[in-house]
Amino acid sequence: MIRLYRAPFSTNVERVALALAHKGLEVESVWISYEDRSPVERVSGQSLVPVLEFDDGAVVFDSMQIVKVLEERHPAAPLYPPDFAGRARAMRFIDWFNGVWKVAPNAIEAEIASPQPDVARIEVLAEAMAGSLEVFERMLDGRSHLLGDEFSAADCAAFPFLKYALRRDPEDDELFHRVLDSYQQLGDDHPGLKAWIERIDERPRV
Ligand SMILES: N[C@@H](CCC(=O)N[C@@H](CS)C(=O)NCC(=O)O)C(=O)O
Repeated sequence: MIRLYRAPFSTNVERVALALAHKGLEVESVWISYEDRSPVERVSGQSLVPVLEFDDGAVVFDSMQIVKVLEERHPAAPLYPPDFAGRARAMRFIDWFNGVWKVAPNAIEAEIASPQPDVARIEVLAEAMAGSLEVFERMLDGRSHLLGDEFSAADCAAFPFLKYALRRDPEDDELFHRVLDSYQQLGDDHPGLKAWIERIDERPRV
């Protein structure tokens, strides 16, 4: 059986948990705590979750790399559009999300954790995060999912981070997640994004 190495409240693990459930795959979960990453290090040679170990022993780490390999090995219930241009659009969105969108919340977290947070810089970064909410709202204008009307890898990539705009589990008090909560405030002008968060939240996870 496929084995998923995971930690509680991990955003990157939730990406993979959504993808696995969409494909109807059963998994055995190996829960780790960040204080002891030895099971993850032993199996993958690095310390971050998620890690997926396939039944044939193949081991993949990095959440969206895992989703890509899952699509190759289990193409049923696709997570990428069937056409070349659609797949390119999905990959471009995921690269933008990981490489551009994430910069602001990561930098705010680093500022807050530093001995002397730069308040002016946090304000600029906060504006970038608020601006991104408009981008998602526009992407969802007239569609139920980020790339169109089908659930896709783009939804898997973004949901675990954007869901904090609507709610945060009171037990989930990681600093990064508190940043995602505090700096993503939904207003009346985000009806599409709010409905999308509710829609994806209803989906199963492994
Ligand atoms: N690029 C990696 C990032 C993985 C990552 O940062 N995982 C976090 C959990 S969401 C982790 O293991 N954090 C432990 C730590 O940084 O101490 C991915 O997408 O999977």
